[in-house]
Amino acid sequence: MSSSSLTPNWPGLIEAYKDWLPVNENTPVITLKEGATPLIRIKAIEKLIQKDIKVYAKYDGLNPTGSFKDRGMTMAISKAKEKKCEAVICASTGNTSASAAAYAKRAGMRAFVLIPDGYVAQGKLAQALVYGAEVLAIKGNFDCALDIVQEMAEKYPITLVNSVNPFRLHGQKTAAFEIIESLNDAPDWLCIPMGNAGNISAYWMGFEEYFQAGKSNKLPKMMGFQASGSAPLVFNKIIKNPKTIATAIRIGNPVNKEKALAAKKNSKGSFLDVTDEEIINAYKILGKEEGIFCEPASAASVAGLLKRKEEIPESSTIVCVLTGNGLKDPDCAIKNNDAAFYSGLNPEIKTVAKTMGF
Ligand code: AN7
Repeated sequence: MSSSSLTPNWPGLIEAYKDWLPVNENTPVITLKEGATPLIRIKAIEKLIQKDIKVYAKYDGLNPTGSFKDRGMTMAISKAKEKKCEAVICASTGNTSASAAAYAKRAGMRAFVLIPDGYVAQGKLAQALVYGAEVLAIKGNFDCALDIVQEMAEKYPITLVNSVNPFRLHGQKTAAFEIIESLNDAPDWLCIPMGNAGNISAYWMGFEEYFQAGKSNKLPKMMGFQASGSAPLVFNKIIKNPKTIATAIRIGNPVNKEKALAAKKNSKGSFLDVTDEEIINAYKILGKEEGIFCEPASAASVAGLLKRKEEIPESSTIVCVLTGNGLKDPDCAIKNNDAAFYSGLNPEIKTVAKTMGF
């Protein structure tokens, strides 16, 4: 089945792509019908680049818990359930914890999540709580939390569902399949934010698998982007105290570094950093000119494309991955917009009309 057959009967990505995934008839499929997200032309971005190109957003913020993590989590939790596992654990900047909690609880498991205290966007924290996770906020950053959960999973009967879990990447590679099915080929560039660098590695796996199966005529260049204050893969060094407004990608020591570097090399791609200012600029344009509300980390893909505009080949097709929903981070939204907001108005037509300029 392909995403072009997107219907109310979409079965979720494991069922849709089972021939491409490490599942069998004994795998209990834990799904919230993730996947089949829209690919949306973003002409405001094309206009800024002023070349004969097509730019699309893969809006993965429309997954069931609002981020691409659901693609990986349906696989990781289904495989954990297959092994009769009763509890899962993850470190998270927010989205992994929301997704892990939702899928684990749906499977009847306990979900332990370690988060950097004070650095998880409100929407994500709200989700983890509502889905019934057991939340441990630590006085340390994501990298520190990841070290702890890796050791926990070695010592105790609990399954790790961060992207070091190979099933996560298999689930996430299906986004590349969907893009190829929508465009009838791979794009020329795939622009994507990088944190722990699992997603870029997963996309590359998906693009390679479909290319080798003859489902696309080309492979995209993998263009990865990180926030300037949190760019270990761009500057090729561990960042001890990563800083960025894009808390989702506030990661200083990516665990999938080697895979991401291989994807870059083999695709003839490139990595670059974007400043918080550039991220917020792209975030605002997507919102107010395209009607697409993504979270700041996701806007890094579009910010990066704009930063590379001189290098974009004419006639190319580009996909920017919007990894998470803007509703995840309402504080950022309220602080960073150009909206006209008039408060404290008298409840009468005269005042309203005058305020509107009539
Ligand atoms: C919106 O939730 O690492 O490069 O713990 O939430 O695969 O890590 C989130 C990462 C991009 C980066 N965009 O993906 C977590 C976490 C959003 C994200 C990334 C994340 P990777």
